[in-house]
Amino acid sequence: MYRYAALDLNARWFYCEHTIAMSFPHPRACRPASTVLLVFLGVAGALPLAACSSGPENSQAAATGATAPSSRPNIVFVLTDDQRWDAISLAGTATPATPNIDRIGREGVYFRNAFATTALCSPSRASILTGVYAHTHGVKDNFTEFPADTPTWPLALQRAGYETAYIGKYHMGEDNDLPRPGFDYFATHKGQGQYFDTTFRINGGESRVIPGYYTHVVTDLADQWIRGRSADRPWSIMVGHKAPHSFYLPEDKYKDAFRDMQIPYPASAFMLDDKPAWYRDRLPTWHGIYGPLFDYRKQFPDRTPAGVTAFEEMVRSYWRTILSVDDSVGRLYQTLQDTGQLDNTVFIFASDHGILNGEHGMIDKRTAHEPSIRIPLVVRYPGLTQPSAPRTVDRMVLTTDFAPSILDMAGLPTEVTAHGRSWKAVAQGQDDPDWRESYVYVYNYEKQFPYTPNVRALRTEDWKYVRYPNAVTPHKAELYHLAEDPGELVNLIDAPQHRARVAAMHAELDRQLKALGSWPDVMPLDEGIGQQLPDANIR
Ligand SMILES: [Ca+2]
Repeated sequence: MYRYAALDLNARWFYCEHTIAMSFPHPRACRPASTVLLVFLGVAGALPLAACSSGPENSQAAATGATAPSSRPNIVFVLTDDQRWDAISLAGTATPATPNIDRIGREGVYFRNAFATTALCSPSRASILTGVYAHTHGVKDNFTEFPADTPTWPLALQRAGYETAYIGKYHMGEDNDLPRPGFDYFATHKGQGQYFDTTFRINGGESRVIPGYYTHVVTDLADQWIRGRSADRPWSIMVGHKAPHSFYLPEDKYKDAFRDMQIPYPASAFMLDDKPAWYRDRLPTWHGIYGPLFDYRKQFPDRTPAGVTAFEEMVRSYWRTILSVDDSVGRLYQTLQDTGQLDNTVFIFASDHGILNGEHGMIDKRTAHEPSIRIPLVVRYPGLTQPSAPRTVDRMVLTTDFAPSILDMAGLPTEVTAHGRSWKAVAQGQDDPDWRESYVYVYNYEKQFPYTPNVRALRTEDWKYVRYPNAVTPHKAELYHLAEDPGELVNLIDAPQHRARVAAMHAELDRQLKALGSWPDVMPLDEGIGQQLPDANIR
């Protein structure tokens, strides 16, 4: 029996019981009965509720953590920005070559099917920190500050005795570079930062330009911080890279990489006849292949075949910035080796979501297409698998799984960390027959970037159903058989033989939204695809 306390939206305590382990409890399992979604405090809540655990052993384990503090692993979480799942060579792609990122997976666990619950920077980062969807943590767009009192896994680690640091792009709250709760050391900047000579602010002190290339500046800071830690206290660090976010500016060392590689528009860019009309409306915009391409094209829209040269240079530069990230991962690996901490550290490499590089005529992310929602994810930790016996996991894992998984590996309570689930056992090779076989993807229309409708999608292991609700002009839905059509080329939504499947997936999407507490499903009004450029200071 799993017993614990939780808070509802009005900060009232509830007492819950489950007969099976659940990462997100059903309100009916809680007393007094609540009809509202329960919002959990993660371990911040779990620590006081340890007293509610079932037996003396459980109480003690929860109160102190199941693992003795001295044996808890350190955490290194390297988070890139907009890196596609296939922009690591471990995915089987030749470009860009990322031997250092690959090594993390080749000595650990490679999650081949990892996904973002929302493919947008700030909401996804908040989900990575909290383990909950955007409607629960509240950061629904790129312009919302992360609520300071929200439980996160770094905060839980800090309360359990970890030293904690955040270095680099935080990007929740556009103009805020002050320290956030949960971190003993906090080095960040306002907004997106610059590839060269970003103005950083460390621990809320004086703002100052740190000269150099962003990727290496944050690596230097991380290296210094890790080398300054003592071996008798566990620590955790997140390194938030700017790369490979637009506008792509490579360092001098890589400015000519891929120069001779030809990169045509993907074939899918010209297969739009069975797609919703908004695909075609998006083509000449800020997020379409005939638009400015993050300033790589000066004259636009450009539908000429020769216009592909600007597209090629954009993609090459995207990859170039990833080469520097790979060097950074190699350096941090070396830092851990030098300090004797490599095998006592959980080394996680992931991205907040992916990006479209011309597929379906699109650039940017936000949509439910595979290049947008899938993320690279590798984890090295001998507590999961020995470096000599690497493992590939095919189960679907989500950005909301990081919080419970990290707490689980740290030996801290996880059963109240909301929507996500710990993949620790799965990563250890224990397949879980009850593991998810589908998940809900969510994106909300932004009037500042009116090039993507509201998106609600159900992604199963073999199929994807996408609908675009609350639109002034309704959009056609989509159905793809991913097992046979991984490129999402043939929209089966109108095929008579799939009517029952569409109805079932539509109903399952509703069911999962309700289970996530997102019902009624509140979202902005989609006023259609705009043709204007976004405001210059938010691009
Ligand atoms: Ca991002």
